[in-house]
Amino acid sequence: MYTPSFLEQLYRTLYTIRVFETRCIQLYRQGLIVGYFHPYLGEEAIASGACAALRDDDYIISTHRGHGHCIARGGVGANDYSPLRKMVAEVLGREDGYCHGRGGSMHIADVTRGNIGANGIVGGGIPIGTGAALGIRIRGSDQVVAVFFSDGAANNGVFPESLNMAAIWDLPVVFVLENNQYAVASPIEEMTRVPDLYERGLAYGVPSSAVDGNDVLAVYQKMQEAVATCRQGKGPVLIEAKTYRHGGHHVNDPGLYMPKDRLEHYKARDPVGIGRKYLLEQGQQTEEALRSIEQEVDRQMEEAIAFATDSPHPSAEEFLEEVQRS
Ligand SMILES: Cc1ncc(C[n+]2csc(CCOP(=O)(O)OP(=O)(O)O)c2C)c(N)n1
Ligand SMILES: [Mg+2]
Repeated sequence: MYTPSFLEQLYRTLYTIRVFETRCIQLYRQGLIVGYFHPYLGEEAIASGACAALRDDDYIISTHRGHGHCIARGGVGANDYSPLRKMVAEVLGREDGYCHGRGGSMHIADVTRGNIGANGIVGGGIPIGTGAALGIRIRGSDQVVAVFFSDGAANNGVFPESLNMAAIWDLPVVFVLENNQYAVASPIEEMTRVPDLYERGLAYGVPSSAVDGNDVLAVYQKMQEAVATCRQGKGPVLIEAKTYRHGGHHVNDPGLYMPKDRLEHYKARDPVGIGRKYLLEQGQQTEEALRSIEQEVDRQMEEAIAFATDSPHPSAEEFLEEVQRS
């Protein structure tokens, strides 16, 4: 059984990611966010459940669709305005962002929380995370690395290479494959003959299994087991979290190629709705208590937007200096 406060924290994380993505899409349309923006809508349970199973001194590696991981790892809490402020400021390219606006949407890092960084190179985080796990092994500590990536990245050669290296050296890395069934507009069934991607790990002797990526508690439990395996020196582990995007690849992609019935099927299994139900039923919270959490997160988000829009843009002179420092 889970405590009400644990379930509340999970729900707060799910809901914060949902609100962040929804509001940022609007900010994008207002011209406040430039470049690409890849929403994590529909995948919130993976980052929320997986990061909840990590210790403060563990590491994560994120992706181009990485806001959810950064928020889940950065920690959200009642009356804690700092993480959302830094997130919004970063995607708006402002000085007060996590990376002083130099990272933007796709390159957010927060080393104070072991977030080694998001990556615009598809699959780019996989060998970096494996290297971090090698560092842990060399230092002899029992930390763990969670590497997030999606199905498209799994078809990049760095995945099998890293998986095999991690396997022969028993590295403490959990490969969290977020199978949202698309790489841009390419559906998974056209990209592989083996739709259960976790089976690839079995070929390398790696404990591998699938989980419902829309169910935050299922992800949390699976991740807890994987992390325990890694801490015992029996890593790596591969988890395939099956999910579906709630829209196109990025903000400007209407996703017209996504079959409507399939999208509806997954929207009916909304990860935020599932987390909400857990808090109501297992956490025995009232509808009113939930609404008050939601209203508080809504307020935090609006405050973060006001904070970020007040934050200065980096000046042209200082722009490269900060890149060299970081
Ligand atoms: C090495 C590389 N190839 C191609 C691209 C262009 N690109 C950006 S996102 C993307 C699809 C990635 O699909 P997936 O790994 O499934 O991630 P998802 O977008 O589903 O989260 C591609 C091909 C890139 N950024 N990097
Ligand atoms: Mg994908």
